[in-house]
Amino acid sequence: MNRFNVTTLGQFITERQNEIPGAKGEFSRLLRDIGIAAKTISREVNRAGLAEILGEAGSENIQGEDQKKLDVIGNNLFIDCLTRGGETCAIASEENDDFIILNSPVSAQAKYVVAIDPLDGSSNIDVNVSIGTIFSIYERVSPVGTAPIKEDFFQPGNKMLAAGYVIYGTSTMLVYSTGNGVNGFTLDPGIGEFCLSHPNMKIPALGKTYSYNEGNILSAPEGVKAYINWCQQVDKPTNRPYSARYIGSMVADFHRNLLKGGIFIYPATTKSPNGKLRLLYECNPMAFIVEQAGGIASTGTQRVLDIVPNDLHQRVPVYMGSKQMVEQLLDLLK
Ligand code: AHM
Ligand code: MG
Repeated sequence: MNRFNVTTLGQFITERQNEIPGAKGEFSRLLRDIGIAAKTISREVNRAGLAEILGEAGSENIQGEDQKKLDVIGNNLFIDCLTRGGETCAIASEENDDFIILNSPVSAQAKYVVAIDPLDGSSNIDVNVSIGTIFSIYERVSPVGTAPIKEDFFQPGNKMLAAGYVIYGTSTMLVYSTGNGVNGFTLDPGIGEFCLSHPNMKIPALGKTYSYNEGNILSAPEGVKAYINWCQQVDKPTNRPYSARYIGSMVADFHRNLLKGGIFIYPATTKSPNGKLRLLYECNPMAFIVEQAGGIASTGTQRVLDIVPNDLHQRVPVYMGSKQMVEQLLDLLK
């Protein structure tokens, strides 16, 4: 990247304004609001150890998971930013039982709904390991000006207008797609702007990394066991054994695989018979991005983006990443 000739996220969004059919300035403004929320969360994450905001919030989300203070802070920041922005009428979040109707004078006239996981990889917050934010945007199906309804969120992922994630890692990056490829922006803390650093990202068709919690292998489907076993065999021509890389933050595992090639695997387990990861705000946005980058995202039996959701917190098994790797695993799952 030429350090003196950067394209900021705001400039990029304006340049690409015409990519969404029918979208006027509102959609660009919404993307910019998400960028602002991401920068604010990044600031909080970076000073978490100093600001006494590590640790448990003392509450649980609807899925019975302990909420961390940063989960709650991230969620509130997002809701505040999108409320002030005025382009979103409702938000579905991992941290709220039901969807939230945004309460600003202009929100009722807004035509977009947003699904978010404000801080994914919560278990890594307190140990200074990368975490992320995941977001996706849909146009509401209910008429503008009326109260948003659940069906606004129960649209299959293939109706998504945009999706992205933010990774709070060695640097903070925002990666997003509006359905015309994937672009990545790195936060320059000096100027406080996301700058285009990874234009037109493509996932290699084949990688050497699998991301899977092997602690669950005994309860994995036979096809997953066979695939992991295949990855571990020594075979020079195919570069095996592959490496296992599992951080426990999907955003970080996904990001590595997107850049280097690899597969992310989270099947059904004994504890989570439908898989652990949530369709609306975890699997669908990542599936949208991986497809836009040339990869595949499947539940093992169907394309993730074709599922019609029936619950805000619905869980699905997920296999996603490099095309050839996912195809091979899907063959073994048959
Ligand atoms: P979270 O949203 O509560 O943080 O849970 C989602 C996370 C993913 O980021 C990650 O891939 C997965 O849970 C790890 O789960 P496990 O520890 O069961 O492997
Ligand atoms: Mg999550």
